[in-house]
Formats: sequence, structure tokens, C-alpha cells
Amino acid sequence: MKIAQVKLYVIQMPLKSPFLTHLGAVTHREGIIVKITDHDGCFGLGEGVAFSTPWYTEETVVTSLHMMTDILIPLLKKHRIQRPEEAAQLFKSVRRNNMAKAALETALWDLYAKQRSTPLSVILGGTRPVIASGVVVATDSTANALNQIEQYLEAGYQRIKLKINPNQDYTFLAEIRKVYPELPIMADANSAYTLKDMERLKALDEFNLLMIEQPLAHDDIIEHAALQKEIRTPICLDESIVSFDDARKAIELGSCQVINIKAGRVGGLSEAKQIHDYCFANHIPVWCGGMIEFGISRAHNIALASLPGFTIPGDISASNRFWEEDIILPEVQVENGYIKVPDAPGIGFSINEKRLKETVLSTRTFQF
Ligand code: OSB
Ligand code: MG
Repeated sequence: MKIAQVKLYVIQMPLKSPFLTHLGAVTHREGIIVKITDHDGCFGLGEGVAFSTPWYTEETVVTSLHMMTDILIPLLKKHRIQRPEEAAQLFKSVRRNNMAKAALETALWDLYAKQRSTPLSVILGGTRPVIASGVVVATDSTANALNQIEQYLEAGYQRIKLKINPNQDYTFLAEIRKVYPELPIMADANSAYTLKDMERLKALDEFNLLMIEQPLAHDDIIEHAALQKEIRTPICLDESIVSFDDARKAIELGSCQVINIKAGRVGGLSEAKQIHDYCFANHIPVWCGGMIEFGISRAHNIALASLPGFTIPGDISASNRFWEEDIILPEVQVENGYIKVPDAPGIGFSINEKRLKETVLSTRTFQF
């Protein structure tokens, strides 16, 4: 792919309002923007989606920088590659660190698509001209949640995801259902429960949730299979699926009926596409998850979600869901519940250089 340079930008922005889960609050977001330039000056963009602290996965911004600087970029320097899948294969010699891998691999996908003057969605096998948009409500009171839901429905979002935990689940969902008896809602527990909560979880069946996401441990697929036998609500796995093999085993075991695919969590778009293809062949619906990300990762998500198996509205919201001003141009917009899949080459969005300057904390450059 004739790589000439890799540049990393660590950026930081405050969220418009805190994102609250039982695991803590996200008030500011650090991220890593990756720019990979070829010998002709063509460049691809990626985004590292690890958080500042290891609350969602074990990675952090600092561990991602270390992995890219000292391990992954040297691997790319040593082995010249023809396609992005070869980078994914090369990175398999390194255990985990999926978000660091994905930051580079997704930039290579954008570069590969741009070198061919083709939209990334087309390169990946996407078939949808628009994708359905859902949004996450992550707040600490029912009143705030109802308020946010009203705003999001007005903005056109098709589906609402609510964060739940054993301290508020039943009463919280009952209040929401009283106001919105028919609204497509799902609940994400981020591993707040154990099998001891079986009766609590069974009781949630009455709310007709589209699904319950990751109720049990972040690394479990065994107990989720036991739980799925006891509850009617479909289980969707997020944290437990960090590879294609995890997805295959979870489906074989009956641990879930739906999978949330995040390129960052699984090490890039090659692995994400493989999981999609397997789920599509096995009639397991998938949707694209979110990471409170900036516009570059959002753009990659849009391309990914254009694949035919993404039949459920994902956590792909507009740039203005989290940010006063995003780092891409144009910003991602939701119109009548849908986001248009760009038809420009690559991810189809460009960097907002002014915003990048305002938010950058540090940069590193690697010459090939
Ligand atoms: O569990 O899906 C999750 C955000 C950060 C980390 C994990 C999760 C989330 C979200 C979606 O719930 C956020 C979004 O809309 O970007
Ligand atoms: Mg989740």
C-alpha cells in the first residue's frame, strides 16, 4: 500500500453532558486520530477508541499509544502489505490490544478505498444507501431519561437504548414504558448482573425489550447461554465478543441471539466483516455499536453498517449527540431517522483542521 508516513494525534473534548453507567461517568473523551499517508500523498484516517481509563475494556489511550508506537507500526514498517486484511493478519502475532490494532487497520481501509477512488462502504460490500440510526440514553434519573427520549424522538432517532443496573431496572423501565408503550427500546447492562439476579432479569421480559445487552460478566459466554434459556428477551453480546471465534462460539452455545459489532473491540474492520458474514449466513441479526466516538470512527461505523446483515438500528448517532463541534466535515447528520452513506471515496468525510488544532494534546510522526 506504499505507506510513507503514519501520524497520530491525541485529542480531547468535553461531552455535552456526562455519559453515566453503573461503571462510572464519562465527562471528557480522549481519542487518537490516525493519518496514514502513501507515497502519492493520498491518506487514510482511523480513530483509536480506547478510553482514558480501562472501564470498558483493558485498553487505555496510553496503552494504545505504546502498542502502536513500539509494536504495531514497527510491524507495518517491516512487512510491506498489499491490502488492509494483511495488516489484520500481521497484528494477530500480538495478543489482544484490539483498539490499538483497529486504529491503524481502519486507517488502512480508508487509504485502500481512497487509492481506488471508491467509497469504503462499497469496498466492504455495503448495500444500503442509508443506515437506520439509534441513540443511547445514559443518565441517572427517570426524569432526565424521559426528557432526553423526547428530544431524541423529535430529532428522528428510530430506537432508544437505555443503560440499566439492578438498582433501577424494573421501576425505571416501567416508567418509560408507561409513557412509551410501543417505542422500540433495548437495555444495556454492561455486565451489572450475575446469575443470582435470574428472577430480576426474568421480570424484565414484560417490557418487550428488543434485546438486553451484556447482562452478565464482560468475558462470559457460558452463563449467558444458561440465562438465555430462562428469559424470553433476546440477549445481545457486546463486551464478550472480541474476535470472530468468540462470535462463532457464542452462537454455537446459544449465549446470544444478536451481536453488537464494534470494529475497535474486535481489532478492526476485517474481523468485524468476518463476524458480520458469519452472522448473516446463520441468520443472527447484528447492529453497529458505539464508543462515544469522534467523527472518524463514526464514519467507519457508517460504512460498516451499510452491509446487509446490519438489520437493526445501531448506536450510530449524529455528531451533535456528544459534541459541540466534531472533528469531521461535514458532521454526521440524522434525517428522518437515517444517516446517508457517503458516496465520496474512502470514509467520505474530511478532517475539520480548525477543530483538530483546538482539541489536539500531542502528536507523533513515524516515517517509513
Ligand atoms: O456498552 O455499548 C456500550 C459507550 C462506550 C462504551 C461502551 C458502550 C457505549 C454505549 C454507546 O453504550 C455509546 C454511543 O452511542 O457511542
Ligand atoms: Mg454495550
